[in-house]
Amino acid sequence: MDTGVLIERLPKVELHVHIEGTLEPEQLFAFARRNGVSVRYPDVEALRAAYRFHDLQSFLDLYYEGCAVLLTEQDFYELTLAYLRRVAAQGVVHTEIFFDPQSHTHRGVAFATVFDGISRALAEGERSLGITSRLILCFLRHLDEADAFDTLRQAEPYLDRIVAVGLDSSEVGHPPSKFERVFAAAREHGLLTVAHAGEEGPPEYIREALDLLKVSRIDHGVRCLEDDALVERLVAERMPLTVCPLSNVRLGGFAEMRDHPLKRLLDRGLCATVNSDDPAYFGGYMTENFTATQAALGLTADDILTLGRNAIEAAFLDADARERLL
Ligand code: ES4
Ligand code: ZN
Repeated sequence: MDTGVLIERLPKVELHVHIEGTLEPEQLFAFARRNGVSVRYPDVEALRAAYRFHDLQSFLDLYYEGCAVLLTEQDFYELTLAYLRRVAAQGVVHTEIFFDPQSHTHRGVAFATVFDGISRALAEGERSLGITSRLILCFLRHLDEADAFDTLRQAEPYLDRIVAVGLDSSEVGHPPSKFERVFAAAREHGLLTVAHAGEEGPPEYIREALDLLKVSRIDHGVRCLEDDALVERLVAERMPLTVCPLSNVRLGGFAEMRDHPLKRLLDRGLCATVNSDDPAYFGGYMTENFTATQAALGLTADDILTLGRNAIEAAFLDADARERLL
């Protein structure tokens, strides 16, 4: 089968998407108007033109600024349902979504407002679109341990609807070790763990995520290729990497898609998956990530099928649900 057709028809599983990163400029202006929040760009075109990033921090600054328009439960509901509709049209059948409660609670939006809006949309998405989902609570690593503990405490009433905790935001200077105790507490609650590691940070942060945070997946992980022993360990442990190709290129990790290591990760036998990260900011959702990597790296039909199977294997689903996707 032609790889374009295969990509289009592949039932897709997304394992790395920040719900706040699905806020499209049009939606950002609509929420701003509705909520009486001012935006420092005159229009959608000007805002989109500002999405030229040189590293992770230059992106995060705009991403957190964008969050300011999200105030009500209805905003979080509409944000999430719009994402689900977009990816349902791309053949996504299951998605595991990060949310950053601290980006909202620090602005005075209650945890419950965020959680109820997202979770109402996930229920609606399953009912009307047939998309299954899981939620992963991410701690902002530029904030301190006490703030993460406070966030975990606020999440306690909702833990039956949260599958895992994760770690995102500015990586360098905020190693996984900073959150060892809060991740231990999350595991005590029965939660799984994941962490962004080896996106901009060194291979050592990937080791810390494995050894100290006991993660079930590494988010990004692309810098593992700088350390052969680490690659061998990740292969031996069949540790999934949730790779986000358009994100890595947009944030300057690799100059062009031709330089992206996705194909090398697969060829080394790693359990790599393709994901969108912050699709409204990085130029595409799941299909665009598959299409761009296929074209630039010459992914074969086998590679694409392997990526699809890896994501099913890496998903936080029980054996029955996994079987249904295979
Ligand atoms: C993120 Cl691309 C990326 N890296 C780290 N943290 C994030 N939060 C949202 N997008
Ligand atoms: Zn991410």
